[in-house]
Amino acid sequence: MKDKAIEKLIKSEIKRQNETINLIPSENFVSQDVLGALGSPLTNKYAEGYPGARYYGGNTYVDDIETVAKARALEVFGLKDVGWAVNVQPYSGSPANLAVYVALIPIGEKIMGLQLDMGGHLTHGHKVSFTSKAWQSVPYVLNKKTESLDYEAIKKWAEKEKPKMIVAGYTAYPKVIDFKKFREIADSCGAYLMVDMSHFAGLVAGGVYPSPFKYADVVTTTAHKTLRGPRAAMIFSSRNSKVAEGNKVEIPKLINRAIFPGLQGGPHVNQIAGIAVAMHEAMQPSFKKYAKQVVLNAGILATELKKHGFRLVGDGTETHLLLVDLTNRRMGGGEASDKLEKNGIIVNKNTIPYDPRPPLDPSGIRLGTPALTTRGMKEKEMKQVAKFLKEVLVDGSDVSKEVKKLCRRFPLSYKN
Ligand code: DSN
Repeated sequence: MKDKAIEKLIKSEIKRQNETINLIPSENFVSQDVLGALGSPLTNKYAEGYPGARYYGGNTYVDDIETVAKARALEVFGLKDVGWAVNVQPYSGSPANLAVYVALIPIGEKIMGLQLDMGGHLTHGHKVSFTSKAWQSVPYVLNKKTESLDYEAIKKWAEKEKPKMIVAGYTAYPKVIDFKKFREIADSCGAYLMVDMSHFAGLVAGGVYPSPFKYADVVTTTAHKTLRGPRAAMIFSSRNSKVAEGNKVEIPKLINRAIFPGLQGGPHVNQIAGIAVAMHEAMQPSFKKYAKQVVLNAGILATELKKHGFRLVGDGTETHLLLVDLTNRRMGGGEASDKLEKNGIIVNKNTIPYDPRPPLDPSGIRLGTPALTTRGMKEKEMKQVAKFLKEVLVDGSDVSKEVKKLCRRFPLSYKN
């Protein structure tokens, strides 16, 4: 690279990624092939429109790339020829979710997602998000005692508020979601059911998390979390939605229009190629093994942390992530995150359900195993990682040398 300043910073970042333990559940390490697609001259191309109907010339190969990406995305989730369409153009998760509301929900109508501080997402209707300015947000909450979804209570709330859209799928919820129950809730008030599977899409693809497609009208996902693709997103829409039939609309058509020309301009073709590559990878038997190991690793990490006296929200995990409540350690999530980072362990501070502390200094930290599992770490290493957390947060020890040693045993394929 001729730009030495940026080259140096990129090299430093590669070194950081190589030498730290990444426990952020929404991050992962892409393959060299995905990187190759992202860093290819596809980034030069404008391709407004869809395959076969573009506003620019020169899209022969881009059309093929987008068509392959879509076919593979449907195949990965078992949706070939069963009445689902997919749009692979969303720039990322937030624009994808916004596009779904734009497509299906008249401005000013109600949307109902999980409250952000309980594990929801900004775009599920948080008050600072545009989604709650254009639509009326009537969020549901978790049960205070079980720290879990209370389907009966959500149903009652939905029947009272009568939202047009119910959103399931979260950023900090360690348990499996019952999509059948959500379908019943949505049907009880005639709402669309949107599942945002961004966090657990890779687990669905790997067969270790229930598929939402039997029950949802629309499914959104980012490509870069457990799915281990490029930063990008997809929207899957059902052609057999009863809600759409009642509203006399076709979801795929409305979604396509909402993405382009409604909200976006030219799609990022390099990202779409990255999706195609990642979907190919997700179809391999090795990806099934990976997804299984992600969940196994999270389970071991949870068990070990509990042995070390940490309290976990919901008492454990059934997925790739866990939420540690640090109240009994007399420490906030921010302080814990800083202490861990000094030792080369990267986590993010996070609110816990009914958090008495403010969002900028919440009570918890959120941990996940997708990135470490990609490095090849297994049960033994999870025990070691849990021990590191205890040594730093409980004993106040410095484990930075041991952290580097562990990372060196599981190197990334990126060269700095
Ligand atoms: N920022 C993502 C996460 O960390 O879960 C959600 O968009």
